[in-house]
Amino acid sequence: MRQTAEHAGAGGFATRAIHEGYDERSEQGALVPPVYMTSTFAFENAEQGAAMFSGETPGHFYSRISNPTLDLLERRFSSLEGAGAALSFASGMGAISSVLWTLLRQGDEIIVDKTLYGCTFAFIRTGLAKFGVTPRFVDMRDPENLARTISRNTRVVYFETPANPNMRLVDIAAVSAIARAHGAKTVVDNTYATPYLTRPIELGADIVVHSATKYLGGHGDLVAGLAAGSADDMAAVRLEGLKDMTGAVMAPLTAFQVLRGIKTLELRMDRHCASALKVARALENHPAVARVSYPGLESFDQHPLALRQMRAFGGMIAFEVEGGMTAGRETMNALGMIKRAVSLGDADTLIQHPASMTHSSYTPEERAEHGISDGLIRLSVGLETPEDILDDLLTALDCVRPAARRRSPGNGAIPQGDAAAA
Ligand code: 7XF
Repeated sequence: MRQTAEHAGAGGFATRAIHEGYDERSEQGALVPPVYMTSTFAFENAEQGAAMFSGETPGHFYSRISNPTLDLLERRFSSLEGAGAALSFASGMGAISSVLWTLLRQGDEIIVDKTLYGCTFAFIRTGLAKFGVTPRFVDMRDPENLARTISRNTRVVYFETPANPNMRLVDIAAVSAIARAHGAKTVVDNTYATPYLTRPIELGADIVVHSATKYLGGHGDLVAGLAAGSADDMAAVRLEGLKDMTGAVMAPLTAFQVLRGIKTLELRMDRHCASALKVARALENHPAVARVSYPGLESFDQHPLALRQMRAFGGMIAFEVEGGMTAGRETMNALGMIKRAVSLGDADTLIQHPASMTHSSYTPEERAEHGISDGLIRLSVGLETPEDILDDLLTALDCVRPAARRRSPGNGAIPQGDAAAA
């Protein structure tokens, strides 16, 4: 195998996604790693049990703390993210809350980007605030906004890129450098991009969190979370946030499913990206569509950053139909194959309305301020035949807006300023 910097050690991304961390000779030659469906592990004697509890002797003793199936997933995933270690959780929210509860204490500040997934927003705005942590919301599309707000009380800088649901990007290297200079840790939600498209830790971030429910699982049949970072940070989250505070541990059978999903991550992401670009271009040129936000479009105002920071542009699109929320809902209701459902990153194409669904934890005023317009529709482009996805969408748009109202081409991007909320 050719050894380059990217391919150093155990091979390229897809190779590591399939082989990293597993030696079948330790499992009687089983090609697929067995699932350790056990909650507890027997000690050889009382002394060994005590030594494991004190951390003197390594080993598994209870599956809320560690389990061999989770351990394999964690080793494999840390390699994909280019991190020292990783940790698995029962859900994305389990990962986010376990990480933040470990890093933060009363009196600290957390600075977060203005656009976040609805439950993350609620957890930070209401949940953390309840325990004396002060959240500050800044538009991180301009890193200067962070530089102006960060203080010596700032312990964590947190953002998603691309952000759910409006696709805004954050310059990971620039923001991480500002955070580091002020002694704060940068935590990035890498759910939309996956480590195949963007590796935040290689760009200077400290910790990456994921809803593995999405692209990593990839098939809409599980709920799971993952985090990756330095061995020290992950050990602290394991023993504090995960073990004692949330207890949000992943089930071994779920780890097996995520391991299976990750084996095809590269292949699936290539298809998601190719199909989404086709769909975004078609939407951009459709007379019934007012705006399209997709990092791969030249009209996307952060397209240069997308080119720098992402291998390709992902499977998620945000768009608005002429006629706002009512026309948007009519379009969703006119769809055939495409499912009206929250979640994303599945083989199935999914469509949803953030203002009334995933981001309904924001007040209308907060949505307006945070750039989540009421007419915004979110599309997770799946793995079906791309022409069938397009056919379904274009037929629905034609049903709602039969009269072709031609607009001049190239004016399709959602304004990335707060005007998007208008
Ligand atoms: O706890 P979960 O596995 O559902 O993950 C929470 C989560 C964390 N980060 C991002 C960027 C997410 O998108 C999610 C979950 N989002 C789903 C969605 O936006 O459709 C949840 C459906 S309400």
